[in-house]
Amino acid sequence: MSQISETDLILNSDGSVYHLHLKPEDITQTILTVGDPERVEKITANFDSVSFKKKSREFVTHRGVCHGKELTVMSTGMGTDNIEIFMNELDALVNVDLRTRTIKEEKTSLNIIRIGTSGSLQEDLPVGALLASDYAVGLDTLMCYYDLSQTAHEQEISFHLQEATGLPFAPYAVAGSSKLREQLAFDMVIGNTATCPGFYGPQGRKLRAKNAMPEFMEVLNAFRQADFRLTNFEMETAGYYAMGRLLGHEVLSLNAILANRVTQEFAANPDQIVGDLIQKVLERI
Ligand code: R1P
Repeated sequence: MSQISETDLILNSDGSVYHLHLKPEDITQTILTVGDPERVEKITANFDSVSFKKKSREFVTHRGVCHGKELTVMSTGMGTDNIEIFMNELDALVNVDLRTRTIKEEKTSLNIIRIGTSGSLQEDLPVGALLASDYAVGLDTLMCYYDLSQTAHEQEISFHLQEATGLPFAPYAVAGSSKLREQLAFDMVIGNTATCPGFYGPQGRKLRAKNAMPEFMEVLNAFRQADFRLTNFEMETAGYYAMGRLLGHEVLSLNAILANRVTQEFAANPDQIVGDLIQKVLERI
């Protein structure tokens, strides 16, 4: 079996993976993820016990026990470029023998659940809703660098969304884990999430910098492909779903809707909405 080189998989002097700074024994099979490093503590404050903590850049990791179940909670920071590092290094922790630098014969599939925040793209998806992403559509270029296999339905969405937006590359459409959705999101809104490579211009916000596509938000709002529409946008979900498919992990993105971009309303109680989502996940996991 061929060895992965020291520059393809960089390990720290303690044997941990380069950016996450974790060793295989530091994580569990089910991992809850958040963007904001401070949200990790908000989740593990509900735990019976926390046995391990690590901070490396924006990647904060807590491992512990909640309702008798071993769980890991990790922050990723913002954006699919972070998710690319996060998913590759998590996968290496379980599917690469770090001592011999060889890929293990028997693969481990992780359950990765994003507990994130998001903005609504549709008037009928209100602030305060909790939404599970059925499909995610990446409006970033991450999948130009990987060989992602897409279903015919996903390819059609990609093709028509490129036509509608006029982007110079094909957005990637990819579904999340139906198994985790049934377990965790049975009473939540099921939607389709646009993942944007930024918060302002790429989500149609207008401050001082001139936007290349001033009507981008309206284009996403109006996009239809048969009965498919985009319901919300954020900055990580498509990266998670695509890397999850490439690496064989179950991934689900759950979104607390904090803003409605059509009605221009922002939540009066964002902490409470995110707190509700956290409680539901911890009760059901
Ligand atoms: C932008 O404010 C950030 O919030 C959303 C976006 O995806 C982006 O990461 O998610 P999180 O609250 O999970 O970070």
